[in-house]
Amino acid sequence: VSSTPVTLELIGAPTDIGASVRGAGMGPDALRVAGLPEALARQGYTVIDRGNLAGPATPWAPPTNGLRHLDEVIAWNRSVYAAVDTALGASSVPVMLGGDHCLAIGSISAVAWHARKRGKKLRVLWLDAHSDVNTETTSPSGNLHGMPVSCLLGHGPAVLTGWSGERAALQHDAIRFIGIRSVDGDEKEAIRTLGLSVFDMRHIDEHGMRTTMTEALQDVDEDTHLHVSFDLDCLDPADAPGVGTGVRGGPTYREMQLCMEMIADTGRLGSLDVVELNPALDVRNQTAEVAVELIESLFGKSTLVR
Ligand code: HAR
Ligand code: MN
Ligand code: MN
Ligand code: MN
Repeated sequence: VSSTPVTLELIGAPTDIGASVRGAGMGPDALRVAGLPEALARQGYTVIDRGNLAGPATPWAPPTNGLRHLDEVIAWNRSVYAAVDTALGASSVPVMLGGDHCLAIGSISAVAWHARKRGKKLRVLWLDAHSDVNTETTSPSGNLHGMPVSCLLGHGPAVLTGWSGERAALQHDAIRFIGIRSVDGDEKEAIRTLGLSVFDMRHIDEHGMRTTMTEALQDVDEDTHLHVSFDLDCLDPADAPGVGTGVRGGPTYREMQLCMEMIADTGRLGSLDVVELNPALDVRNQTAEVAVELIESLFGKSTLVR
């Protein structure tokens, strides 16, 4: 065990390629404007901002065979995979700044490859209003940001699966969903069939965030690589209006803070996605600022006075 400070690598992926609302491509810079690099440096981390990846423009074409912008989604995810792979290879903690949620395909595939190589169990926490488990046959929109979980489970389009070196980057029991409140009919079926563990808003309402997170983090131990995929539309739109597909009735600001603090307490956070921030729909960058505050907590900032 070394005592060198942990290095965080910020990787900007400025694209809305998997969405149908424009603007998520401005997410990485809005997070920088809100002070993310400085906030993390204040927590004692070495922060390397790798800047923004380059990739194809969004054509705003209709879906073909149930998928919108498939070639461009592949290109962006290849770049994300390579950057996350490089960061993990350098023993850094990659922080992928989206961009829309389709980019989690590349990010988590790279994470899964490294976790396996290191002999670690992988646990993914999917913080989202949506379950993102559509496929090209079930999706109502053809938008790939509604399909990353399927791709990672090995059920999406073949060209977007298998990137981790195994058919499925994730086994069905490696992922926990938190804050879910918008699930399409066929996604409900998939959640049941696949046996996915979903802590939806009803669960949080009835049991509270503390119990929910205790359950979601069960069996996370020193052999676990913990990945958080943080879709900012998990938050209530009253706190976070700057998202393309907001859904009323999310966790409160305090509940989200507790969620982040309990993840930090495990000490096992190894990688992070921050996605779906849409500055074009935001109010004075407040969603980016709220995101920065929550990410500070995720990386160990505590309000405890001791
Ligand atoms: N379920 C819808 C679809 O597949 C909307 C989901 C996309 N929105 C997101 N993902 N932000 O979390 O089109
Ligand atoms: Mn999502
Ligand atoms: Mn979402
Ligand atoms: Mn299974």
